Amino acid sequence: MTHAPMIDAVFDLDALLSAEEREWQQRARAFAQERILPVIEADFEAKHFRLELVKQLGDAGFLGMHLQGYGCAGAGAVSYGLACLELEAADSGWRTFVSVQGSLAMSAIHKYGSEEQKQQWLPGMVAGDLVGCFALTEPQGGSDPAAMTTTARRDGDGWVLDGAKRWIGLASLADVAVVWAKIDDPSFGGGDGGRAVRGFLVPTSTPGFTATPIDGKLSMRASVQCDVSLDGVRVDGDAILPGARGLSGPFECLNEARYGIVWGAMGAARACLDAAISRSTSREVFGKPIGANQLIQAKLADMFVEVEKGILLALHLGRLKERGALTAPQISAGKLNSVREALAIAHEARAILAGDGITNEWPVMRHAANLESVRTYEGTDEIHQLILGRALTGLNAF
Ligand code: TGC
Repeated sequence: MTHAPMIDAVFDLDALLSAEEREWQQRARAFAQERILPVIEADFEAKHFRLELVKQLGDAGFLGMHLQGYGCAGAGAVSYGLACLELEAADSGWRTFVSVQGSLAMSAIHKYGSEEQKQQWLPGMVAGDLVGCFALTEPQGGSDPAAMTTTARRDGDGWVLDGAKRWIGLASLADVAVVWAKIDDPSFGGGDGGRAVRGFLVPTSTPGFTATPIDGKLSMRASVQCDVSLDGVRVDGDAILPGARGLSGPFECLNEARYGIVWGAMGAARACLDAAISRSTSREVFGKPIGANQLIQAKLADMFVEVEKGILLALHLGRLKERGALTAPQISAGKLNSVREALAIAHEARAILAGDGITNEWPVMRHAANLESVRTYEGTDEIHQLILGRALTGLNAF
């Protein structure tokens, strides 16, 4: 199914974009329509991660596209957001791939790595020859990284990591893991609490590193999330990320990924709205297309308004990001709104499609299922409400 162009025409988003931004958007839309959409329903059904697309995403310039140097495209925040939107209009799993590789793993190395670390990993990751993952969340719960139990202890010149991580995207495919752990060495900032958190670049071939894909997922089935165990994983002293000290290290990377979700979720929402419009004009009940009924038109209008508002908010946040003025609470407002509205739109579209909406002839139920993951990772709705609540009141309710 193609995207209904009339949706773009009303607010004329194109007029707010530069030629370069429109080019990135068109390139991502073409990639999604030509490479992902033809195979995604079968891949989702078969729980198949299509590895060959990784290199193709690299060749098309989408991996770390918003970073500078090391072969990265150096695109603006809005261009990156538009790419996220178009990829997620096909499937949240593929936007997630681009986020984990570019906004989490590459971004951690780019922000905090030594020059040697950047040279070692980034060019291969840009090209899609190397895959990275970001090991922050732990099995006891993802909302409170300060409570992490993974440790890194000094061992001669190196470090030994022990612990467990969960829901780590791409870990079983990855060449390198950015592992966040608490250190015990005061000369490196170790001690109690979140300030002892440091990042380590761990080649996944290191003995003691094990990644096991999580089975039984009813969401994002065409992508890979893993349990990771770190059992006496010994790395050299120069595996530590020199520029990241404390929890602000991983949180700055989460900001990048959450920003991509603000855009991406609106792609899933747009795809669901497209499906609802298409079926409203092709399906007849009581002798006329269902779209000729006022009840259906009211639903379509409300869905459309939320898609447009969400994209305009994403664009506003993108412009702030390009000026270096985007704050964490603003990102929380965007992530909360985009995912919440996208889920509501997916559910409304499913109802409009009636029985068709529960089959994989239409993408709606897949998007709805995927969005449950997107709602949960990178900060749940409730975490973002509490971040906003803290910003509004000055009171910490965590
Ligand atoms: P808090 O006291 O607020 O802050 C601790 C330090 O971190 C700084 N900070 C931030 N810095 C940059 N950006 C942000 N958004 C930041 N938020 C906090 C803060 O300034 C402070 O720095 P410093 O230098 O003073 O020490 O920390 P807290 O423990 O009270 O945090 C509260 C809370 C709830 C906001 C935080 O824990 C949080 O955001 N929780 C949600 C975490 C989350 O999103 N987890 C999911 C990660 S997704 C994932 O790992 C898997 S999905 C990707 C995949 O597929 O692999």
